[in-house]
Amino acid sequence: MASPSSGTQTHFRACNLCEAMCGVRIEVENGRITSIRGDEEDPFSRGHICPKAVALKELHEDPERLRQPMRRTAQGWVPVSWEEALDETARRLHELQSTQGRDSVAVYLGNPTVHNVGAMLFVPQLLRTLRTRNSYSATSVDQLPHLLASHLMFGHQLLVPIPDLDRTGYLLALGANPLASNGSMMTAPDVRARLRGIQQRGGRVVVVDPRRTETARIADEHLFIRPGTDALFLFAVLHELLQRPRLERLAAFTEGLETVRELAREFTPERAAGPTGVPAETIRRIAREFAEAPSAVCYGRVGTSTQAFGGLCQWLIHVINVVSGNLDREGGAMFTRPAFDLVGGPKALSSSRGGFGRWKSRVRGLPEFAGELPVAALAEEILTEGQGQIRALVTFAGNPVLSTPNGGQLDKALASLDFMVSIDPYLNETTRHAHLILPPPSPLERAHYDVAFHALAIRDTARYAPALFEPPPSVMHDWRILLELKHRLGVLRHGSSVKGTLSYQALKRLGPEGLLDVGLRAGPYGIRTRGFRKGLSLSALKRAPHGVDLGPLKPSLPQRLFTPDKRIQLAPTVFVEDVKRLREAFPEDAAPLGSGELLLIGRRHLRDNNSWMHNVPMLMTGKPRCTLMMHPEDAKALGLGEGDEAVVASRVGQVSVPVNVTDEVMRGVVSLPHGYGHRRHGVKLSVAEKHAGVSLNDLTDDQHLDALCGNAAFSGVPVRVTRAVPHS
Ligand SMILES: Nc1nc2c(c(=O)[nH]1)N[C@H]1C(S)=C(S)[C@@H](COP(=O)(O)OP(=O)(O)OC[C@H]3O[C@@H](n4cnc5c(=O)[nH]c(N)nc54)[C@H](O)[C@@H]3O)O[C@H]1N2
Ligand SMILES: Nc1nc2c(c(=O)[nH]1)N[C@H]1C(S)=C(S)[C@@H](COP(=O)(O)OP(=O)(O)OC[C@H]3O[C@@H](n4cnc5c(=O)[nH]c(N)nc54)[C@H](O)[C@@H]3O)O[C@H]1N2
Ligand code: SF4
Ligand SMILES: [Mo]
Repeated sequence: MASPSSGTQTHFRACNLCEAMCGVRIEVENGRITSIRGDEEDPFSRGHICPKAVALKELHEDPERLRQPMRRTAQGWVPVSWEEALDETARRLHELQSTQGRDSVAVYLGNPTVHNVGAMLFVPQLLRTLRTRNSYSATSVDQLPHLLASHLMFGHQLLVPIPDLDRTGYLLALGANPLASNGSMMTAPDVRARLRGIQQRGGRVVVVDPRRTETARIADEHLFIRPGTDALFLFAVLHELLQRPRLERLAAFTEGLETVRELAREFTPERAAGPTGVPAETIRRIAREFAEAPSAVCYGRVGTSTQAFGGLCQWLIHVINVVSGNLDREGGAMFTRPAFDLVGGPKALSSSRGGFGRWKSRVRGLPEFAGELPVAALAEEILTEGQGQIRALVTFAGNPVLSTPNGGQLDKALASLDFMVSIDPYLNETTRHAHLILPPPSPLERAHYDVAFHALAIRDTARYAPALFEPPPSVMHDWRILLELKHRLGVLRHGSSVKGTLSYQALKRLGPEGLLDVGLRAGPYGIRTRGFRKGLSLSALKRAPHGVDLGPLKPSLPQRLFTPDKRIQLAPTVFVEDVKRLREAFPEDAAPLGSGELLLIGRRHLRDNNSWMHNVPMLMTGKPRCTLMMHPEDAKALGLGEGDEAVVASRVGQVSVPVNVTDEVMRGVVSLPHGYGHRRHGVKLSVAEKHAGVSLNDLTDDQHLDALCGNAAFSGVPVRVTRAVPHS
């Protein structure tokens, strides 16, 4: 650990900002960072980084990052002691739960939770204590359909097949732009080089996206697709593949092929062509290429997940990989065997397998998944009176005002809460509503291990780094905040007990690193296996500061399946029944779309990270990024030119934003990035405010969901665009 007096030193760690886990090399002189570069010796990322890694310095030094607990008062924000803040939080939550019921307290967990080992290991502790059904997270604006498909087909929500990028001969990617996002549910540092690798091996990369993205531009082929219609495209590809299914060794443990065949019969390429905008002969050719490639993988990400048929999309993607014999084989979609195994590790450190529809949200009846409810229901659960109404909210590493559908409504709802506490380093659009903000240290002030992303990586690797700097005593680690709250709630509820005190003391002593060590030792490369000389443990990882390579992904089925009969469920009832909805949404004789309405989609930029990195000056240089991309023909029809201010209106709200005329987006589609909209009263992000932009989620609709699972349907929100009336 670097202390202000320790002279020059070099520190190695993995960047925590996105899913790519790039190795970074940080030089520190007299307690200050002097350089951040890629770690050439990291066997996985081989020196690759993106501009955000360099921004870790400004993030660490950001004067507006909170460094002590704050209380909102009529006179503004004032510092409070940790003791007071934690006691008060626990007391308020306990009072509400004991008078209004457990569910009166809600929790929202945001994306950085998953990038934080302490949070990953201690969030479940607090949730188990609160035991509220009002548990929400960024999952339901993101990968919920992926988890649902894995739960229903493979028996565990986190048993997610990953594209074997380095060995595949054909990548069919839908709704993903890894050149901007750096890959998701596919941890692959330097994805550009890896896609080139496919091409150099003589393989092909095909991108299906309503926008000709950075990834589409380097692909061998790009197909424009109308937002929200991917399920039809996938069904049509499947229809073709089913003429000659090749399950090969998967046939011995796969259930439901006949059902799938029945369902796919009507979804011909001709049927898909009208609604998707992809010609039938193109779909046929893609299916043929996919079938004939030495190995192939179909991969879909956010664009195919956050849409009205997100569940069906993720299911169909797996079915395509299975019936072409590409699941669990080299170059196809494979399962990881991570050193810290949330799927098959010790029970106390493992994630739940999932669970679907065991309860419903109070107001709208949206289904639970894996213990949580869709966040699109959060605002109405706060605003609708009656038994079970939410009166208090804990936000943890989340900014749902900017990141969830109809964020404007949630913004209002949060102001009506009896109590809100935010565990967060910033005073932003969401946390400004809190009564108390409890700030954790900067990412460089904590140890790092990617519990989640090693499990989603295209190679089995493991990498640990200790904290680079000692956190100031005025902040508290995320895990410690969670543990302190859990302990206080326990005492308030049951009085202090020997058992409670011992468990608190033990967890405090172990901390995330202790738990990590237990998980590593109990994992597949731990003491129990022979291959590793002494087995993988925390101390072994400490001796390997660049990380260890555990090899390419290996076939692991049927052993690794968690279904009761250890068989792949190709046709789970939940999906089979949802096909009816698809059929009805796109009746066979439907006229092609294009009635003058525009369909809104989102986008990501390499220099953004959801909503929370806009206060970092070095990432905010260059042209403004929060613009409405619009096709030249659409712009012409509306009398809009480059840079003109346009008003975009949806059912739930409207924003005013400059237009970027470009044929990158297909006709009838407009695109706006998410995570902007920082000019709100009381936000303390002065750099972000200068690049405020507008919030995409002031337009997206809390009623426009994947009706199957309640995941937000961000893709294809109908909007009207008009020219803004200039101010006189
Ligand atoms: N329209 C539209 N909306 C979207 C998306 C989209 O594509 N289109 N994408 C969705 C997706 S995929 C996601 S994941 C969500 C993200 O949604 P959220 O997770 O709600 O939002 P973030 O912008 O990631 O906000 C992260 C918050 O965590 C805080 N934070 C950062 N690091 C830490 C830490 O170490 N500890 C703690 N306690 N707090 C920390 C930040 O200050 C910030 O307040 O947005 C979703 N919203
Ligand atoms: N730089 C940067 N990196 C990030 C993030 C970030 O905010 N910035 N966020 C991180 C997070 S939380 C996540 S979840 C990942 C997401 O990683 P990706 O899934 O790769 O994210 P996007 O870049 O949003 O790519 C989604 C693509 O889907 C397309 N799309 C929209 N609607 C449809 C549709 O109906 N059908 C099809 N086929 N495509 C559609 C969009 O045009 C877009 O190109 O990125 C992570 N990495
Ligand atoms: S690609 Fe992701 S992990 Fe790699 S340096 Fe950039 S933000 Fe960090
Ligand atoms: Mo995400």
